[in-house]
Amino acid sequence: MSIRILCSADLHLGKRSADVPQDRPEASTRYTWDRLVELAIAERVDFFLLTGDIIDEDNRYYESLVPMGQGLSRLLEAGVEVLMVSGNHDYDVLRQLVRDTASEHVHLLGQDGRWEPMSMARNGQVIEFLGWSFPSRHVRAGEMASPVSPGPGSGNLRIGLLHGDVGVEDSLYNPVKIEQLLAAGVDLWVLGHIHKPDTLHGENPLVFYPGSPHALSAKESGVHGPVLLDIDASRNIRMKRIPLSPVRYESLEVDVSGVESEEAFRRRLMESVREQLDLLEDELEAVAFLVLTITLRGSHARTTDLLGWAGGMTEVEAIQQRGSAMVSVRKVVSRLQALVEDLEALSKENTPAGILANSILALQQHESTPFVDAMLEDMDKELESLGYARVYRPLSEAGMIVSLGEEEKRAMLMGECVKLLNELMRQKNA
Ligand SMILES: [Mn+2]
Repeated sequence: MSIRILCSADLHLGKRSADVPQDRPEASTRYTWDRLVELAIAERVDFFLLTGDIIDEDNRYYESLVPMGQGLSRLLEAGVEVLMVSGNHDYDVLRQLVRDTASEHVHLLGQDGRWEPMSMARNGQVIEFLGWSFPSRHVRAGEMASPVSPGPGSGNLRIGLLHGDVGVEDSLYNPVKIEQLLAAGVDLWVLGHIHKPDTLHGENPLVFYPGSPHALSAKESGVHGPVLLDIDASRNIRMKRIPLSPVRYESLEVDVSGVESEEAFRRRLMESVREQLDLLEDELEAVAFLVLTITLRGSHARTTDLLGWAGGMTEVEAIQQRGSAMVSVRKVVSRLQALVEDLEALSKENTPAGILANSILALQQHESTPFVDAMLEDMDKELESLGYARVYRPLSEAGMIVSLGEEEKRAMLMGECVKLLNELMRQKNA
C-alpha cells in the first residue's frame, strides 16, 4: 500500500503579501495555512511535513497560536501525523507553539540542534524520519553535524527534514553541502529556507525544496504551493505540486514597437495579458490575485506619452479578471530602446543628447562614466532619504520596503536616459 505525504515550508505565518489589498483575507498567510490543513485532510494524507519558517518571527506568537492550534487539532481529528523542524525565523517560537498545542500527533524533530530519528508505522510500513531544528537564529558552516541514519539497512523508507541553505558556503542560515545529504542513507529529503520550489537531486535520494506555499512579494514569482508525494511499496515516488497560493506574481514583457496611439497601446497590452492568462490557465484555480510587473520593450518615439498611457494601470485594483483571479499591475518598467539610428556617433557629441547617448551605452555595457556614477550616487542619496521619510515608516516597519539591487538601479537609470533622449530627439525633429 502506498504512503501519501504533504510537504510544505516557509509559510511565514503572520505575514501578508505585498501589492494586494491588505484587507482581503487572501493576502494573509493565515488563509493559506487553513487551505493547507484542508488539503491534507481532503487528500487523506498520512503525514504532513513542515520544514521550518512556518511562523514568521517570535513576535507572531499570539497571532499564530489560535490558527496553529485550530489547524493542528483538525489534522489530529483526521488522523494526520504532523512532523516539523524549525528554521531561522521560528527556531524559538515553534518550540513553544508545539508545546502549547500539545498533541501526540505533532512532532517537532531535532530540537536543540541535534538530529532526531523517529519511526512511525502506517499502512503496514515503517517509515523512519530524521530531522534537525535550528537552535538559534544563525547557524554557520560546520555547526550542524552531518546527518546519519541510525543503523544500516533496516529496509524501511527513510525521510529527512531539514531547514538550510544547500550549496551556499558562507550562509548564516545553515550552509549544507549536497554531498552531506546524499551520503546520509536517506531516501528522500524535504528541505526548507528557499522560497522558490527547487529539486536539487532527482532520485535516490530525491532532494527538494517544496518552496513557500504563499507568495509574499514580486520576488517570489511563479507557481507556489505544497507538494503531494505518493510513495508505493517499491519506493517509487510520485510528486505533484498543488498551486495553492492565493497570490501569484508574474512579470510580463510587452513589445510596444509600432504602437502609435493610446488605443493601440491598450489593445497590445490587454492582448499580452490575455495570452499570459491562457498560459497560466491550469494554475489559476486557487489564485485570487495575479500581480503583474510589466516591462515595456521595443522602441518608440514618444516614450513619455507611452509611460503616461501605462501609468493608469497601476492605479486601479484590477485591469482584468479571469475566473477568481483579479489581475493587477504593481509596476510598469521601461526597457525601451533609444530611437536613434547611430547611438555610438551621437555619444561622441558634447551636447545633452550626446551625454545621454554615452550614458546609455555605458549602462548597456556595464561600464561607468563620471556622469553615470554621479547619477547613481544621487539616486542612492534619494533612496536613502526615502527610507527615513515619516510617510513610509509603516511600510518600512512591515518589512515592505525592498531595496534595489545594483542591476535594478542601472536599469532604472537607463530607462530615464532613454526617455529623456527620445524626448530631446523628438523636439529636435519636430
Ligand atoms: Mn529560513
